[in-house]
Formats: sequence, structure tokens, C-alpha cells
Amino acid sequence: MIDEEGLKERTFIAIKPDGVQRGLVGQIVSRFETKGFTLVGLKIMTVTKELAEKHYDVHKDKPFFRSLIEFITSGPVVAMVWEGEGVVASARKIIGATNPLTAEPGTIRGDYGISVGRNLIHGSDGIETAKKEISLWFTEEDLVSWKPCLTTWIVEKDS
Ligand code: DAT
Ligand code: MG
Repeated sequence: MIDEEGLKERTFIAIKPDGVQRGLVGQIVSRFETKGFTLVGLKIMTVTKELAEKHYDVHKDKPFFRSLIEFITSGPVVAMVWEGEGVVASARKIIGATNPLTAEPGTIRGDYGISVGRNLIHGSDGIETAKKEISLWFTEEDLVSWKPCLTTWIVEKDS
């Protein structure tokens, strides 16, 4: 049994410039949609250096930080918020391991990539990170709270 609060779990997902340039937006969106999660925020944007550095602040001392910032600001990014029970951890599984070469087939990175610096997609690594990232990338007005009419066919609320 899950409560309304559980249904409201949200994660931040971004299709990186390589995913957009390679025409994979539709296929990537489709993976989360067909899984049963609800899209509550979506925009295509050019990421500023300031936003990129804030988003990847945790990696600021890593040797790959500069190339990561350069890459994420190099072309359009599709930023999204997805909602649903367990969405944060589930999205990480759908995305796959950081290095696409070791990511399992069937995951997004496992199916579409071969290089860690071109790994197509970002997903929040925890519920608290998700909250921080969502507020960094979206305003409250950007997000739409809605209940898909298929919900009772996807989620068993009372059992
Ligand atoms: P993830 O995106 O799976 O959460 P992360 O948070 O450890 O991975 O790193 C953020 C991004 O930085 C990752 O998607 C790609 C890049 N990156 C990570 N490790 C790297 C490495 N060893 N060399 C080059 N880029 C790396
Ligand atoms: Mg990460």
C-alpha cells in the first residue's frame, strides 16, 4: 500500500546535449512514460555556465569537472521532472551505470552510449538531491501537478 505522499516523489532528469543532438529525446522520454511515471515538468534550454557549475558543484574538485561543464553547456539540454512512487531510484536503474560501457543493456546508457563523457542523461541520485536539483532548474510555476487517467491501471493504491 502506498500513500499520496509516496505518489508525489519526484526526480530531476536531463537529456544532455549528446542525447538531443543524436535525436534520442523521444525514445528517452518514452522509457519513463511507458514505465508508468508522470511527466510534470519539461523544457529545452541552453544551460549557462553558472547553472552547470551549481548543478555539478559536488564534482568541482574532480579532474573531469571543466570538460563536464564545457560539454553540458555545448548544446541544448532537455530538462524534466518525473513523478511517481519510487521514481528517484527507478530512474537511476532505467538510466544505468555512469560509464555506458559497463551499463547493462536495456538501460539508456547501456543501449545508446560507449563513453563516460557522452553518457546521454542525468538523473538525481537521491530524494534530497532531487529536491535541490528540481528547485535549481525549475520554478514552482513551471511544474504541473496532474493525475493521469490511467493511474488506477498502473498503481494499486489499496490492497
Ligand atoms: P552520474 O551521472 O551517473 O550520477 P556522477 O555524478 O558520478 O555520475 O558524475 C557526473 C557526470 O560526470 C557523469 O554523468 C559523467 C561525468 N563523469 C563522471 N565520472 C567521470 C570520469 N571518470 N571521467 C569523465 N567524466 C566523468
Ligand atoms: Mg551524479
